[in-house]
Amino acid sequence: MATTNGTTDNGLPDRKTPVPSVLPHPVRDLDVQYNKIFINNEWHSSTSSRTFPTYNPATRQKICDVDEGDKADVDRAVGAARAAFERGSPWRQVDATGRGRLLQKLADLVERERVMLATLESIDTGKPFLHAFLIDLEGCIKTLRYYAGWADKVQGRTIPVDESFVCFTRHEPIGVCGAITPWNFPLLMLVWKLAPALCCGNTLVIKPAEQAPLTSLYIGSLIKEAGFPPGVVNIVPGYGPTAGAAISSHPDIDKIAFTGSTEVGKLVQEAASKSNLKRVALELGGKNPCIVFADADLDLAVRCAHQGVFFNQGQCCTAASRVFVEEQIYQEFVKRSVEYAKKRLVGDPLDAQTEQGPQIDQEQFDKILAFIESGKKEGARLECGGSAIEDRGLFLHPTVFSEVTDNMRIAKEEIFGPVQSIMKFRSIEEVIKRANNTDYGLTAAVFTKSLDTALTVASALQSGTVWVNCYNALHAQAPFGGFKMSGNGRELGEYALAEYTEVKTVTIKVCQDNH
Ligand code: NAD
Ligand code: NW8
Repeated sequence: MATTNGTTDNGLPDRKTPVPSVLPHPVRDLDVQYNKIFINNEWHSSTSSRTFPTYNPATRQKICDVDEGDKADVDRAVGAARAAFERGSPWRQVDATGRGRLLQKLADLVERERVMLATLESIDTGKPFLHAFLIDLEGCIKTLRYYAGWADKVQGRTIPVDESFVCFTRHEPIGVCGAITPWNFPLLMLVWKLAPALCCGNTLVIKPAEQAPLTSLYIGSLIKEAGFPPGVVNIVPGYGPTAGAAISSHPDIDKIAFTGSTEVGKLVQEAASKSNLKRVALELGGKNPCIVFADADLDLAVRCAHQGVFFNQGQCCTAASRVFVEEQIYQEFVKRSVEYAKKRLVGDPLDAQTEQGPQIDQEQFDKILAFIESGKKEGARLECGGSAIEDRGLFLHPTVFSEVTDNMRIAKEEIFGPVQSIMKFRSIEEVIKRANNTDYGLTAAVFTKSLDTALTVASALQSGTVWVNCYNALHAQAPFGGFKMSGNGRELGEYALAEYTEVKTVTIKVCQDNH
């Protein structure tokens, strides 16, 4: 099956190019095989014997129970990861090229299990199966292969100091790395952490989000099959305040990577400080501006802004949740955006036509509806949607608000739902100020045909990524991360290697007998 797709300017697979020659079909009547705790390449029951249910948000039915890890299980996982990292261990004896081969092997296995993993991701999160297959799994495979290639190319430097010394650096693995991942892209966010960590020779303790732990556990079986030694990767499903907090506060974890809410990001950094000053990388939310100038290709801008905010049911840290449109084209932009939103196909995630599935759970669903109410109350104009789809559980109508002003809650807070807020602007200086007037700074987009405007805005925005005339254009080679309260550190690209290595300076006195 073809694994590479043409992608469009809005980051979504290009349906005009018939890429997977035959559309893949989800696995029907899937039987969950992996629902226990993965430590030392073995499946364990939780120390407490407790389990927790994971649900299919499309049907609201329980998929299965999963062993609920907590502090005791995290301790066991850390013990295994520490032993696997010890000097002379099987993992430490795998050379750099061997780590690359193991990562390539893992990528091959993920590719082999692509339909299974996409099905599991779809039923556990509610995202359309085809999106999971074409985007999430594509991103996972590309990220694994990209870091496989890096494994034997991570090298230190020779430093010119005075001539009586030889001075060089070694880029060493940090040690045991914790990873806490969210439910919106469970597998992709795991792979963004796992691939560079293993590339550099670290070991891992991973806690997937309790809402969607199944693909992460499935990866455990592939880690074992690929031939990673026991203890290199350990996966402990469980809740945030128990298993998650045990990781962030653990005295024997050397580094933690977290993706999720700003609120929990602060707790993670605090726990890291209070325990052992473990290194912290955070990828948090965004309130990402999408700026459309009057000279833009209007249809392109409308399509990208639409996909930018509605993709993944609006549950993206990159969501285009503040659309600023220049006043000359404002009415036309709103009109076309509403047409798009009304046409968006909401339905069964396993159906190939579906563009939007359900929200992840009742809590997020209620939060989004409360945001919609606040938008109405604060005077934004509801153009379409604004409510749940009747009798359909967690499904929402794609919602568009116009006449949104910067002080409204829907313009300030991360909604994480299918709600587009469209604002009007008059000048470039004004829109730069307004776009930057937030504590977040993850991504931004600008639509214009003017190179001057594009480059001026791209350099002025306080944002880790700026897309010009495209959206969600993510690549394994390009770093991704936030300015300001959107986080610290970078994932993907060469920059992420720095997050998983310690630099050691070795300085050698040269004996100069002849002087
Ligand atoms: P969250 O931040 O609570 O969850 C992310 C991960 O952190 C999960 O694995 C969770 O179990 C874990 N966690 C929770 N409490 C913890 C703690 N005290 N210590 C350690 N780990 C802990 O996110 P959420 O509650 O699922 O969603 C709330 C909001 O977060 C969303 O509405 C959205 O705004 C935002 N969010 C952002 C992202 C993102 O990709 N940046 C992803 C999910 C959610
Ligand atoms: C890693 C990721 C990608 C990739 C392609 C297309 C659309 C949307 C996303 C995306 C390596 C290669 C490609 C996307 C993924 C995650 C988030 C938001 C958007 N990723 N893609 Cl948080």
